[in-house]
Parts: sequence; structure tokens; C-alpha cells
Amino acid sequence: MIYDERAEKMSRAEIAELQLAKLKKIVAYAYENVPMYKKRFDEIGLKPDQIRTLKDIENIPYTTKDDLRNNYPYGLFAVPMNQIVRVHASSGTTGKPIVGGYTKYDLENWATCIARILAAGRATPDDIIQVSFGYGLFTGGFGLHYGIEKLGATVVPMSSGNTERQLMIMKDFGVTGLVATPSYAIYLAETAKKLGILDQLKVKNCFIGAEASTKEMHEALQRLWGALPTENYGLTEVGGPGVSGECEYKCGMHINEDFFYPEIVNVDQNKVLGEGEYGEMLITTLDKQGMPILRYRTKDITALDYSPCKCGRTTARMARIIGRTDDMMVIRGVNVFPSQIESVILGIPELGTNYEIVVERDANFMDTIEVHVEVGDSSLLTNYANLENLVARTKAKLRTVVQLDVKVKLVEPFGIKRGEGKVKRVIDKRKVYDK
Ligand code: DLL
Repeated sequence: MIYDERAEKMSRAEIAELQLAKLKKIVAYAYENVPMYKKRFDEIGLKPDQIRTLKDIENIPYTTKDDLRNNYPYGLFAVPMNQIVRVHASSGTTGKPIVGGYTKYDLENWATCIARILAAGRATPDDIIQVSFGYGLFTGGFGLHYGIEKLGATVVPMSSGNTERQLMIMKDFGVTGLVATPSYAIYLAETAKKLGILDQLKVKNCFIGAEASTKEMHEALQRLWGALPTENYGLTEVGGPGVSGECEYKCGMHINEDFFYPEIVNVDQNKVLGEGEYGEMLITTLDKQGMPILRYRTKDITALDYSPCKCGRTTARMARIIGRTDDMMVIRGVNVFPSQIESVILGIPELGTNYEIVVERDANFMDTIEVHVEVGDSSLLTNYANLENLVARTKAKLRTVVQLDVKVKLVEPFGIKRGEGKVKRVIDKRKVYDK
């Protein structure tokens, strides 16, 4: 089902026309109402009325995470606080959180964007959808919540944590859709399997997001749940989830292009890249009152596809995020993304889906990388010959994909700690030396 036929099936020319009109408006709005933008524009002598084509956006300076930190908490809001009805913030591993503010108008649009994404992932008003994202400052819980209501489905606002209780509610309430991070969706299914109740659950669709996943992770989810996993994407800085989401054909995440203008850039060369080329994504919010953001550097690496989709939507699609410019590990000069390692692990049937990557620097200042991964079945760990063989095969595959020797340690099922929010796969112990 297409939630918003009018908006999601415009011709490409109509989309471009609408985007240009909205871009002109938001640039003038940011200039007039957010001192940081006025200063930025004035410094380079750029006037909002010089934005006459979509390509002119390239003259606008980037906005970065530091800009948000420097204006913490409310410095980038474009309206007085009596018009802001909600704030959210990202957890962030270091420093102060990133804050976003919403007017009533923004909340309506946010719910619309989420309703579109849920419908693209096959949700209908008949569904009962459990939200296992945390409710709180994190945008995931409340963001999905109001989109589910807007779609007209039933929301079960479970929040995160207490896995066995999650499963009990899912079973008793007849839950048909699950909203969670991919790692938690897997954990829920594995626990249900362990408890012997997986086949009593009726989940048909999993709406996953908030952290990176791979094709192999989607396949594992599909296998375990017997449900369609569709992925969605967003970030606090531009309003949270709702930027884009996959449809049932799973050939990229459809971007809500009437609200978000995406660009892919090579930041080092300050160059905007073409369709299909991978680079860092910039996002401009086209219709935000509370906190308009121009050309935000997401650090997420993806590519755009403007070709028509089988589902009938005409909106551009972004590829699954292959990594972040800052989760790229450089190990002995080789660039390694956690997603490469995940593809290998999930492609080996005897291995489980939970893993961690430990990077260290040895006494000779050589970097080493070791993967700890759970086996699918603990009996594997008692047969030495099989175990050796499995380790050797995993290492060989990792070597081919990552171009490095990666140490492999196999552990029993559920042997690696799991979280309920975003998973942390990489433990980089080198940072201690670098300080
Ligand atoms: O994670 C918003 C969100 C909530 C998206 C729920 C989808 C579902 P932040 O906490 O600000 O916001 O984190 C944003 O998470 O820049 C990406 O690096 C990562 N991320 C989010 N969705 C995906 C995804 C929310 N589908 C950061 N694939 C982003 C890969 C994702 N990474």
C-alpha cells in the first residue's frame, strides 16, 4: 500500500520543482531565523536569493556535528521556545548530546513520513505493531510510535529491555509487526527460539533501523522470524527516523524527498557525486520549522538511485549504509568497515549472528584485529577437528574480503554480551595508546 499516493508517485520533474520551491524557502528561513546560518552566508557573501536552481545548493557551506555541539542545546532553533513542543537528543558516545526541536507542524510531518515508511514495509491499519526502541530522548521510540498511529495501526509502546516480557506481550497481544534495531530483532527471535515460543508468534513484518545491517543480517532475520524485514533510516540532526525506508522489493530505501534533499559528496574533494556513486550523504531538511538544517554531513556512506521502482514510488532510493566515515578502521593501512566483517560471518551457516571486533596495537605498534563470534550450536565447540576447520574457513574468507589476517575466536551461543539499544560491535583498544 502507498500511504501518500500524491507525494510518493510524482514525476521526477514535479519532485524537482517542488524541491526547488521548498529549498528557496528554507534557505531564506534559516538565514533569517538562525544566527549561525546568517553568519555563515554573510562570511562568504552568499545571499538566499542567489539560490535559483537545485544545483546552487552546492554553494552553501556544510553543517557539521560540531556546529550542533557548539550551539547546544537550543542555539539552532529557528522559532521561540514557546513554539517548540518537543525536544529529542541523540545519546552520542562522547561529549554533549545532539539536540533537535519540533513544532506542532514538524511533529505532523514526522508522523506522515513514518506512516509512509511503515506502509512501504507492508504495514496496514490491521497491524498490531510493537515498538521495542527506547522511548525517551532517543528519536526511535516516539518517532515510530506516532507514525504507527497516523497509519491507523495499533501501537504497543513496549520500549526496550526485558526481553522475555517483550516476547510474552508479543504472543499475548497478537503482535504482527516489530520495530527494533536489527541486532535486537535477532536477539528477540533467538530468545523466543530458545524458550520454544517462536512458532507461537505472529510477526509478519520487522521494521528495523537505527544501526547498520547487511544483506546477510536481513536474510538471517527473514529466516528466524519468517517475516519480511524492511529497513529505515534517519538521524536526530534532521529530525530522527523518517528520512527513508525500504519497500517490499528491498532495492534501496525510498527517501521522503519532499522533506529531505539528499546529496552524495566526496568531502575531501568538495565534489558532489553522481547517481550510483558511493560517498558521504548530506541532508538538507526542506520543510522544518523548529530546526532547519542545510547540507548536514551525516558521515554515512551510501549511494543514490533515481530509477523507477517496481512498487510504483518515484522517490529516489538510497543504498543500505555501508559504513560511516568515522567507523572505518584503518588497520595497517587498510580501510576496514565492520559491515565487511559482518557479511563474512553471516555468510557462514555454522556461525551465529552475534559478534564483536577487537582492535589492538601490540608491543611493536602493529595493529591486530580479532573477531569474536558465537557459533550457532554449542556442540560445535566440543569437536576439535570441526572447530579448527571452521576457524580456518572463517579466517580465509575474512582474508579475501578484508585483505588482512584477522584472528578468529569462536564462543558459545549467547556468549557475547548483548545490548537492547544500538549494538556496539567494535572495541578499539588502540585509542588508549593514541591519547
Ligand atoms: O538512529 C534515528 C533512527 C531511529 C533511525 C530509528 C531509524 C530508526 P541517531 O541516534 O541520531 O538517530 O543516529 C543516527 O544512526 O547517522 C547512522 O549512522 C545510524 N543509522 C540510523 N539508521 C540506520 C540504518 C537514529 N538504517 C545514526 N542503517 C545515523 C545504518 C543507520 N545506519
